[in-house]
Amino acid sequence: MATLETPLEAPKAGQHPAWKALKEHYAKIRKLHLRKLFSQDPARGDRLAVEALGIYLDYSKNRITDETLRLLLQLAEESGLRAKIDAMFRGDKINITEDRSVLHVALRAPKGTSIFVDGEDVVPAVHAVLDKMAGFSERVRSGAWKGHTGKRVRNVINVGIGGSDLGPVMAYEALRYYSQRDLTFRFVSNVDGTDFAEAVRDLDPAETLFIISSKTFTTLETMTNAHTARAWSLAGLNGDETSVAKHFVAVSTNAKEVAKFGIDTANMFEFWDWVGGRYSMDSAIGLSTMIAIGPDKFRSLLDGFHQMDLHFRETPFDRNLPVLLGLLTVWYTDYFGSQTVAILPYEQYLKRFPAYLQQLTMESNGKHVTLDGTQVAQDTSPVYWGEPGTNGQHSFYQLIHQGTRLIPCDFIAFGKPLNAIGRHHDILLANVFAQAEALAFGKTPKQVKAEGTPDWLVPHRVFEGNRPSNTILAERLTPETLGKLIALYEHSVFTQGVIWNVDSFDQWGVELGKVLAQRIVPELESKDEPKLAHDTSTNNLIRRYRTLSR
Ligand code: G6Q
Repeated sequence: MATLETPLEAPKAGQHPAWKALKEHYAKIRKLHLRKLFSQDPARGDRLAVEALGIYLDYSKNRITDETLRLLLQLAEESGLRAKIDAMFRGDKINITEDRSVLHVALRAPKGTSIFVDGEDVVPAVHAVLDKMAGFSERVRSGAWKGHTGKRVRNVINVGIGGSDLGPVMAYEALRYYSQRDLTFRFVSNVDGTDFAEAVRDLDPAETLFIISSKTFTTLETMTNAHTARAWSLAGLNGDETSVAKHFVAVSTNAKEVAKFGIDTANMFEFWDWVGGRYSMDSAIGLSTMIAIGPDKFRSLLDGFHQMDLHFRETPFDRNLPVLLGLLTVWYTDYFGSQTVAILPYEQYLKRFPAYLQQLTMESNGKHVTLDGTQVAQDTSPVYWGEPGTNGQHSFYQLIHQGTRLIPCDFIAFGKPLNAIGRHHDILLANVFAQAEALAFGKTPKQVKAEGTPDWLVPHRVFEGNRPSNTILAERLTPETLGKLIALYEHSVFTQGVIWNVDSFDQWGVELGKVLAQRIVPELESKDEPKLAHDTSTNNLIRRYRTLSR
């Protein structure tokens, strides 16, 4: 196995010749308007678009020239992107701060292929778990899996948080059209008791199956909810402990803790420490997804992921969808100083997609030091956010069109609707195209005046335009397309992380708050007034809570 560069030898972001060249280039073109770029080059919309795997990416409405692209691609090369992609696919321990391989790509590797971690081919184990999930899913879907009282399972509740929740919720919502409709799916993540209470209030424990999803099986929120679920289930089933085997299954890497909780490890679906939480929805963490849509459609989802993996690995960078998307994000973040990216799906089923991408992007690349531990020389991950269109148009789009910030947008749309009703889809798609057009080209004072607008009102009605966007268009939202879309963003995140030279696969930033919360819990619960040694603000808040809660 080729060795990965040691951190100290790794290239330093900000020091490549392309960074400097891009800086000079930016100074020259930063005012260039998309109106001019299109009028000087009418074929721009044909040229700056790529189609691969049925996904059409129109990136012509970006504030770039051919020279920008050339330099960004040079930056990718100088950053060693090619070697880093190979290192990931080879199973090298590129998550250096946790000394782990990063192999979500192995979760969708077809049977018969091989990927090695510490000398062991992991692909057979991946397929063994997929087969076990398929058997279990079929039993739940057909009604063969009976609850403790002999009733069939009607409700499936995934209990997990972060990477063990956001993917399952997003995928369930995204693929709901394909789901088995006589099953109810709910997702409990928050340690706020309301989340659990509302999820079960109309359910019968005799018909309810809990999937406790936790890689570590020690996460405070998930374990708190899991114990509450166990108590709720037992209370409805005469307290008979043997019922747990019928109403609880686990998805975890930690068999010991699963057994300690009382779940038979025969009912445990395994995954591995080389799968990061936010990259795990296509592992056993996707069990609720598989129960919802069935094993065959789950396999199509994996196939979509895998096709995008191959595309990322094999396609020259100038036609490589994730590479282009990632480089454009670097361009706006580090040169234009953009702080955010808006994800705007014109597909109601993708309503949780922006929330899912928030974790994928920001937990991965929200880093302030490079692989060698030194301060990064430029901004890293922007803030990702968004809502489905057309709803957002009637709320926050105002700021994108006429505010003072530059917010690059990713529009996502599909040619065919899943629910074809009258003219809805034409109207929906007309809106997405119109928004991208309006953002890019705006409306000049001359145009506004020509409409008879009084002079004093003209400035208010002017749209500067020159607001960049990508439009991602595919035929229809299917499991396979969803897999491609998710992998597109996974690899875009990877590309950005390589350019910034950060560890995109750790998340130390979530640790401190967790540790402090564990310290504060007993201070809130203790009967006697605790001796507090925090700062005065925290001390006061704790005291006030103790008074309010009693
Ligand atoms: C994701 C993070 C984090 C994790 C949750 C849940 O990359 O690591 O969101 O998924 O903290 O962890 P467990 O699955 O171990 O409960």
